Amino acid sequence: MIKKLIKKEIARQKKVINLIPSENYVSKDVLAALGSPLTNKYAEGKSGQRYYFGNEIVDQLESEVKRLVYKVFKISAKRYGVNVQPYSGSIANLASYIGSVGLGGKILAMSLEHGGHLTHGHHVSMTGKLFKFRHYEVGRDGWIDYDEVARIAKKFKPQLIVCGATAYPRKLDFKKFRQIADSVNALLIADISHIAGLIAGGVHPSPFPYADIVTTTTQKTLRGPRGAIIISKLSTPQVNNLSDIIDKIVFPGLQGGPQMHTIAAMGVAFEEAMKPSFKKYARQVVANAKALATELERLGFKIITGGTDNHLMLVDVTPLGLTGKEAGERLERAGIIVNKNMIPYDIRKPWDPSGIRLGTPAVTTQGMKEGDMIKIARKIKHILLK
Ligand code: DSN
Repeated sequence: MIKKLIKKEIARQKKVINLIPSENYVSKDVLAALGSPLTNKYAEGKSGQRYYFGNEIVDQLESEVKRLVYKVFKISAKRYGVNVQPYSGSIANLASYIGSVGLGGKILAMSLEHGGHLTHGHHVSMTGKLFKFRHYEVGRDGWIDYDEVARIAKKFKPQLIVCGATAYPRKLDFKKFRQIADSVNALLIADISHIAGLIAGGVHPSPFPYADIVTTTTQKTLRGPRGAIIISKLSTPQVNNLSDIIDKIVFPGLQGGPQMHTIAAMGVAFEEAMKPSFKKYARQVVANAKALATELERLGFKIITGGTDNHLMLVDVTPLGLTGKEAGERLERAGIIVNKNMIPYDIRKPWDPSGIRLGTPAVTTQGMKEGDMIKIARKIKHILLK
């Protein structure tokens, strides 16, 4: 039965037009690593310091994957520590918060409703319960208002500022976030989960050297397996041995044995991300997103901020007399897969919000170009204006 369902899902993935911005299609090599016997190995601890024996190969593997992280993001082991063990972005963020400010610490982040993430302190997430979060929002025009963020920071005096988003279509100004963090002596964490592949491909500014901690999942634009990494400064003026502390929170603080098959698959994805073809891919992801947003806008759709600089866009579907849920369902019936999404200042609720979120990482992996985006935009119009 399970084999049958896997086959059906493979067929579904081939049939649909996947515009979910956080999904992608991994290479055969990444899949092979994920399905390798590395899944059989227990390796609690880190390279050279394990609680189990028989780790001579996985020790080399984990060290090599970490080395690749330094290369992909062009950073030095003299300044940063890398942890490739987090099972997910949620764990990576939680470990980073605990390691930097401790439980109950004061953190400023973008609200989920305005493009942040659940683990950026939303009240239904444990992060919202374990720390004192305050949130900034985007302006009425959908753009981050950095002066407003600075004002809130001055008043709230956070120990940590989170930048990074899941539904923000514009470039992030990491330098400005650094200046704001410095103005209140806070640490800065960049959650680059959505844009990591764009950064690796050179089409979005890097959070280095501005952020003290960088977290990212590896399954999105980076086109790797479902997992996450943490890159942190070895020490900062506020926290001595920051990256060692974070390592101890990941294991044994929050996790047990690392998933070595996932770590191997990450390594394969990082090797792929350093090839010239990946730069081309990243450029095409952005070119496709711009083409899709421009055509949708030309066809009369309301695009938040009027376009995109990255891989995604938010569309307010309420002027069509639809909700995000209705629009997403209609598109799904026609073979286009999106996700419903809150738009800034939404008056509707997350389960049935006013918007849909579209992105181009998966269709670009399939080889689609700007001309295909124009066809998809017209198809979307045809489906939603019926
Ligand atoms: N749920 C992911 C997304 O779709 O953006 C983030 O965790």
